[in-house]
Amino acid sequence: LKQNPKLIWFTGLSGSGKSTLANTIESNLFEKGYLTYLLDGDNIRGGLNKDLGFSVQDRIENIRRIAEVSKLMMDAGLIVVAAFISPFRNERAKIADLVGKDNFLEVFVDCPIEVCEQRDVKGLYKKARAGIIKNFTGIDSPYEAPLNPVAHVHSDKEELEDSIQKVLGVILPKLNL
Ligand code: GGZ
Repeated sequence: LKQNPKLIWFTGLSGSGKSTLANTIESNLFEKGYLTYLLDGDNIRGGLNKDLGFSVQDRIENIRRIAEVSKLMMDAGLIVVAAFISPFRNERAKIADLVGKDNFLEVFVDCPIEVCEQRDVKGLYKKARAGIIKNFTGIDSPYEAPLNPVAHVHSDKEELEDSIQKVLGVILPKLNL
């Protein structure tokens, strides 16, 4: 195995495009011959973390477990790609402490909430505005943007392909042993 285990961590609002970007990056790395695994809401919140909701405490626990799972996968030699809102700066700092600062590659998928809300792919913003969903990130629950991400993409202004190239440009040089 010629790869350096890393955790590529995508953070951003619901609807910012982080899942799309994370999926594409993961496939791209796999095609290049890296052993990768994608963690996202689909395979985490439906299983391991199905007992957790969206209160502050549950989000903290959600991210803590994901970080521990990521660490195990890294011990197994994988490059882990994770896409979670992960709204709290302090919790993201704890992930970096757990897996090692140099192994934690934080990517900020930046998109104004107005744009996320306008897209509203799953109709969740509408429900949050109507008060049907409580504690929705950006509406009545905070999002703390990264201060020093390794990559910062603007998904509202950039083409997806340009964002992909930006992220790969930063990350690829860090993957080879
Ligand atoms: C934020 C919520 C909420 C609330 C359900 N707040 O766009 P999606 O649907 O597919 O992604 C969102 C996902 C967020 O889960 P995470 O595990 O990434 O969140 S965190 O890191 O904060 O623990 C959204 C859906 O779950 N969703 N209710 N109240 N997003």
